[in-house]
Amino acid sequence: MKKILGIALTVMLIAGVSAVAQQKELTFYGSAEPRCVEVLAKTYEKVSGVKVNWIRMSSGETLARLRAEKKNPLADVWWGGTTDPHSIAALEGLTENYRPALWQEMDSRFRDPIGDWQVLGIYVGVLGISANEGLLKEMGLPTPTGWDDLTDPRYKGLVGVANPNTSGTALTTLATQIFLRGEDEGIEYMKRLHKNISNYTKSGVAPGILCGRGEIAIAIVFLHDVIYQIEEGYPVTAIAPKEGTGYEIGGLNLVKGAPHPELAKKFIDWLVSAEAQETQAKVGAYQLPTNTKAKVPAVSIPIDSVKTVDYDFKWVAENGVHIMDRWTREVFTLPR
Ligand code: S7P
Repeated sequence: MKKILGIALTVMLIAGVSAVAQQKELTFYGSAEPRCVEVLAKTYEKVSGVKVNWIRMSSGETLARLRAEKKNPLADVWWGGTTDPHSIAALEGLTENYRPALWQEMDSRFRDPIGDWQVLGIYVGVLGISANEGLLKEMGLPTPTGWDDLTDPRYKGLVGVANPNTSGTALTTLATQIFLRGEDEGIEYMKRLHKNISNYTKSGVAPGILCGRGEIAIAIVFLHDVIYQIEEGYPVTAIAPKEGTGYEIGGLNLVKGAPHPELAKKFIDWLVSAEAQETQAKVGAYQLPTNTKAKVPAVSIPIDSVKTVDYDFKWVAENGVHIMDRWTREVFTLPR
């Protein structure tokens, strides 16, 4: 009897192990807000039965992690965050070109920002200024209307932006100044701005939160994040800089050497679908979706309604490391 029970137990254990071995599972890195990443993981688990592990990191942090994991990639897919660090990763051979099944549903202006399907464009967001007007009024200061206003010495210690080495938002800010003024003048502008910066944060969204809490009065952030903060009750105003501004295309990439390449491709096919893109507005993420069948949130800022710079994604792919390096050496090290 004991022997029969022993055999039955062994059979059950083997069956259990092979069920675990067959369980479908993938891992992705997400560089938009944690709530945006989590809703995708949960929804995809429901629709596909695949277990989805996720880690949220800022765009530049994710790039650093992919570089460190180059010989032994742990993630399958990188979703979200600005295109620029995704493009740098693509040029460094950290990701694979992939044209998703639904590519024809994607807006042709945004779906393939640097060509050859090296990075997929999943949403669009406009860069701008968040101002805590109540706080500015208390201090007897005007509300800024553009980039040049932010270098007014009266705003010393009151302006927040992230560090471009870790944050895609901050790299968009730096590249925007270069597209507005030329490379050397863009760096000169960042030096003037530097004098007013209270603190460079790791994450691009953080300065907006500090501004909403009244710890600083002005933040350089994506405007859809300001709209979410207004909905959450923060006393902030979204301002599109009068000189013209940059914008992001949210990036999506297949990691080179992904542990589960076939599952990863299916996941990417889903991530560009209207169903996946519509999950974002449900958690208060109001970027413009790039799937032309996805509902556009009523509060989203249409890109055509804003004066934008001619943002050259290919140029940033090729020169992003160089301009971050210049910023670190020539701007970040200056006293404030
Ligand atoms: O989730 C909102 C959002 O603004 O965050 C991303 C942004 O780049 C934050 O990451 P960083 O810390 O790298 O700046 C945007 O892509 C996204 O629209």
